[in-house]
Amino acid sequence: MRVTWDIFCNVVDNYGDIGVAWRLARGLAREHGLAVRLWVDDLRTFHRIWPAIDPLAAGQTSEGVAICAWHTPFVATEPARVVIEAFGCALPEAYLEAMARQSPPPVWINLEYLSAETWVAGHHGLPSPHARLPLTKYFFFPGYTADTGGLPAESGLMARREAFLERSAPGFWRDLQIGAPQADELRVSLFAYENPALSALLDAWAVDARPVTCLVPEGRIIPQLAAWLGVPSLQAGAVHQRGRLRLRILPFTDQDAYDQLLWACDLNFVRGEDSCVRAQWAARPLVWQAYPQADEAHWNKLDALLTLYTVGLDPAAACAVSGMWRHWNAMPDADGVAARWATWRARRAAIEHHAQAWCERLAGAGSLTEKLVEFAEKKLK
Ligand code: TRH
Repeated sequence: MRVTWDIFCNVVDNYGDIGVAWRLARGLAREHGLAVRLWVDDLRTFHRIWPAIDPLAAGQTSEGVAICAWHTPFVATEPARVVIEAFGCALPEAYLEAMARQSPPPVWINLEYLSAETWVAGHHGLPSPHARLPLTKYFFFPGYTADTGGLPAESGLMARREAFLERSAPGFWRDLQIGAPQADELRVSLFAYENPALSALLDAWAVDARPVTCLVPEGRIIPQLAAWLGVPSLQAGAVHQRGRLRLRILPFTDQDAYDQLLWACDLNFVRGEDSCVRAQWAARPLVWQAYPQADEAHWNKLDALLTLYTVGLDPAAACAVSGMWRHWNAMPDADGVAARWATWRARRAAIEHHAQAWCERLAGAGSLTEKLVEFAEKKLK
C-alpha cells in the first residue's frame, strides 16, 4: 500500500508558502509515487501560481496530488502516515486528536523556512514532544549544506533548463512579443516587494551604456514603477522606454513559466525564498530581496547566504554582488545604487561564470524531497 502524506499549508501572505508546499507535494507524488493530500486555506492564491486549481472546489486533483480546501471547523479526516505542517501553520485540533488516537502515531514534521544561517544545521531534525498528546513533532530545516534538509529541486530540472535554452528560448521571447536579445542587451527580470532603491536603479538603467530590458511580472512593485514612469497605472503588456531602459509588464504566470523567465534572463531580481532558490538553479546572476522581518532579522539571512554564495568569487566581483544585494535590502551602505550598479556591470562576466559554478555546487546540499522521504521512512520503521 502507498504511504500516505498530508501537507498542511496556511497562506500567510504572498506566494512563498503555497509555492514551496506545492513543489513539495508535486515532487512527492511524481517522484516517489506517494499518495499526497495538500490542505490549503487559500485556494485563490494557489490559483495564481497554478491556474489549473479551481479556487472554489472543496476537493480536486492536480498533478497526481489530492488538493483539499482547509476550512474551519475542520472536517473529520483519518490522518495520513506522514503529516507535514508547513511553516508552523498549526494543525487543526481535531486532526491532532485523531493523530494521537493512531497506533503508531503518524510521523509529524514541521517544515521550516529555508535559511543559510549556520544555526540551521544544529536544529535540523530536532524533536519536540507535544505538551498534552502522545505525539512528537520534528523540525525539518531546508538549507544549503549537506547537514541540513537540502533544497527544493525536482529531478530533471537541469535537463529541462538546458533543453529550454537550446530549443525554446527564441519561441519564449516571441510569445512575449519581445524578440531575441540584441548582442549587447541586458535582459533583467524584476520580482520584488516595494523597494526604496528602485527609482535610483531605474535611473541608472536608463543611462546605461547598453540597452537594458526589464521584465516585470504583475505584483506589488507595479505602483512604484508607474510612479517612476509618471503614468497612472500599468497592466500586463504595457511597454515603456526611458533612455536605454525598456520596461515591460508581464502577466503573473504559473511556476513553470516563471522558471523559464529566470532561465532566459541575464539577471534576475527575486524575493522570498522560493524565487531565490529557483534563480540559483537557473545558474544566472541574481539579486535577492529577502522577505522583510521585524528588527531586520532578514539581514542576517541575507548575509548568511552572501557568505556562502560569494565563496570562490574574486574579491572585486564578490564585493560587487554583496553591494547590490545589501543595497537592494536597504542595509547601511555609503555608496548609492548607481555606483553599486556600475560596479556590478564591470564585474558581470565573473559574476555570470560564478552563477553556473554555484548552481553545480548547490547539488551538494541534497534534495529536500528526497531527504524528507528518507527522514520519514526512518521514523516510520
Ligand atoms: O511571494 P513571496 O514574497 O513569498 C514570501 C516568502 O516565501 C516569505 O519567506 C514568506 O514568509 C512570505 O511569503 C509569507 O516570494 P517567494 O518565496 O519567492 O515565492 C514566490 C512564488 O511565486 C514562487 O513559488 C514562484 C511563484 N511565481 C509564479 O508562480 N509566477 C510568477 O509569475 C512569479 C513572479 C512568481
